[in-house]
Amino acid sequence: MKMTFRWYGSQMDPIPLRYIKQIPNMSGVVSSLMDMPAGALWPTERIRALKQEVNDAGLELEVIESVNIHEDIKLGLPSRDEYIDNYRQTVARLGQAGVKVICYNFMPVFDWTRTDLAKPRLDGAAVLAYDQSIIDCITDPQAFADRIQQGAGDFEMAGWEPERMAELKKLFAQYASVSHEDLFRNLQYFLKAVIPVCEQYDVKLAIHPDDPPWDIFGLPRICTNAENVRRILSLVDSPYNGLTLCSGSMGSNPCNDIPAMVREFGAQGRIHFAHVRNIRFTGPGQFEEAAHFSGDGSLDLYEIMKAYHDVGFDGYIRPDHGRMIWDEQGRAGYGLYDRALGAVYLSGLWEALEKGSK
Ligand code: DNO
Repeated sequence: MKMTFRWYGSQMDPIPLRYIKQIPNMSGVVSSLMDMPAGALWPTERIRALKQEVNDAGLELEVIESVNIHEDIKLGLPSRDEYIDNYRQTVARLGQAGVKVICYNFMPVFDWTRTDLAKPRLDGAAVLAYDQSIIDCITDPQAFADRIQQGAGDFEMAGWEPERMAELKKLFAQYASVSHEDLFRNLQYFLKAVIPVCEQYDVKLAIHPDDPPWDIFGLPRICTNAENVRRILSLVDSPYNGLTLCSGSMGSNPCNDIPAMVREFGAQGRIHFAHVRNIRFTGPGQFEEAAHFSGDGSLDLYEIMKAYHDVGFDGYIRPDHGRMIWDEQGRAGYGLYDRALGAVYLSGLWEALEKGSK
């Protein structure tokens, strides 16, 4: 496996690349052009400049998270073809720059969603948390989105692009008639157009699970469990149509068995990118995020890493959201300290699995 670290680019991320390079076993960063609106064609010079900057720090840029999908594609509107065309060209350009995996999601309107970005823990750490009963009481999604943005402070929430948040009312009206089946169909239309370009340029697409993996605000969500993942992977049956298996997103539904999913989809060579993190269940439809260490959360990260090891996983992996610890001020979930601890913990588990299997 190749250990990576998510980095938001020098304009938006306070963490210098050299700090990331100093984390043991770090092969590269996972990044994006954060200012590119969904649906835009990424300029070649910008891609080159990003790659150069990362390579100059002694790191690789082989994974992009994310090239976001325009809502018109998810909605299946006639205007989608233009955005899909841009996506195809962006894939080609990224492939030419040496990118191997593109992570994306197909969640309507909201990307990952939390009800609290800084829930204090008794030990003084702050964590991201989710409570479905709070979501169920929200009558004004716009006010909710504003509150979350405010909670993020100076940092824009990844996946909550301002241009999308500005259109919430319109988007909710447009999605009113979109069913889960429509969403599967629209995803298939997108994949049929894009996967041939991925094959040509050797870039793997890796869909991220919906987070949390169930419908929210009455919006349909489809990347939610093993059965639906099977269906998504069969929409276009190519190894280039793959998965970013995020343990914390998929695992926030306790019915989802993450090691079993790693074994099934990993053995098929369809997991291209592993997000490994822990969460702690605090009640039905409720969880808070935890340190990566198994003893801190409800997921057994040893079992997850063992499953990856057993299927011979050789893709990219990254620690995911961390707690805010040691008084760090940073982007919710994306500080340096706890993610660095997570990376080293995952590398340690992997080393033990490697040595134990000899
Ligand atoms: C949140 C992230 C997501 C993820 C996207 C992929 O922390 O895991 O925003 O990057 O859903 O497109």
